[in-house]
Amino acid sequence: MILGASTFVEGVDNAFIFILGISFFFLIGITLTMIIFIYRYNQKKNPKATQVKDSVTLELTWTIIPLFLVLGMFYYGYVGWIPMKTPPDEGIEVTANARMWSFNFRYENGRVSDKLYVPVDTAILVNLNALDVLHSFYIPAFRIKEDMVPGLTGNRTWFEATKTGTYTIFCSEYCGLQHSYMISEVVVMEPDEFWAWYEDPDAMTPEIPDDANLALLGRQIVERNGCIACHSLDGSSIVGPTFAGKYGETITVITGGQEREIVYDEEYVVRSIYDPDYDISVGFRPGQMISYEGEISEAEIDLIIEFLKSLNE
Ligand code: HEC
Ligand SMILES: [Cu+2]
Repeated sequence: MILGASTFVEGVDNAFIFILGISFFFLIGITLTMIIFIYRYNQKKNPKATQVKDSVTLELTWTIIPLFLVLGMFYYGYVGWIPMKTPPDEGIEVTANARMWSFNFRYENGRVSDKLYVPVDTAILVNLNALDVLHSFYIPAFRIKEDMVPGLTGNRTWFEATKTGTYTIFCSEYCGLQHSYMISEVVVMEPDEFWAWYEDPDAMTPEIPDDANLALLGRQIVERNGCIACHSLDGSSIVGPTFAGKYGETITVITGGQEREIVYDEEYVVRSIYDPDYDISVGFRPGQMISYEGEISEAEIDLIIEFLKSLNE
């Protein structure tokens, strides 16, 4: 049984073990009966077959026993499921945004993070928001999995972690080419540690030391946001155009149906990130990339630009 760390673990595991136990009981029981029958009723030992007909006892037995077994499965499934569907009124609200192929998490104070940070022993109410296609929010250690459907409002799930630590979040709905890269983490912390993280204003606009490697910081933003799933760094085209050797070049784009030449400069990069469908790079499809407005700040875009410049060297 994989490690469990939420209040749902017991309910889900009970149902799982109950069903698994019954399955094993019958697997072994039926196999043994078959083997015994093959031996006892083979042609040498039992040359003439007996017809068994109209045995009320037998029919009642194989109706009533399975009835109670499946009702038992229903019972364990139901009591495990009900708490998942009845979130408490009080809790920390987080919005999980899914896009091809990354997650991010927005807190009520505006804080955005690529990992889900939560305090232990506290109800977390997660609003599930898919920006492009179907995704699914799956935390095996918490035994929760809920589809994220584009356009569906009011779609939420909740959990209460019972152990500090770091657990994997998967997207469990095949959502395109780089679906397998769509992984994140939930970090369960002691409450005071969490609130320090939550309220830390420095962490929202991190100060950049003078001697920092800006291109490297830019690269981290690009990696953290999953841009690399669509934009290569080696000159090849994936879903979108490569980042390599582009900055400062003149490229051809389609703007409002008209082809035009444009310089790949700061203004172009900012617009491409906030309003990706405004200019479409020739040879690529609109609607693939979704705006990062409100998710990537202008200061972060400056760092991304430093990174793009460094790819020309
Ligand atoms: C789901 C795939 C996808 C993801 C993820 C994605 N993009 Fe894009 N991007 C595209 C496509 C397709 C285009 C070309 C069509 C267009 O201009 O909208 C594009 C265009 C661009 C352009 C213009 C490039 C050019 O050569 O014209 C920039 C700059 C850009 N994206 C930056 C980013 C950044 C930064 C991120 C991450 C924060 C990102 N993209 C994430 C698919 C993606
Ligand atoms: Cu996905």
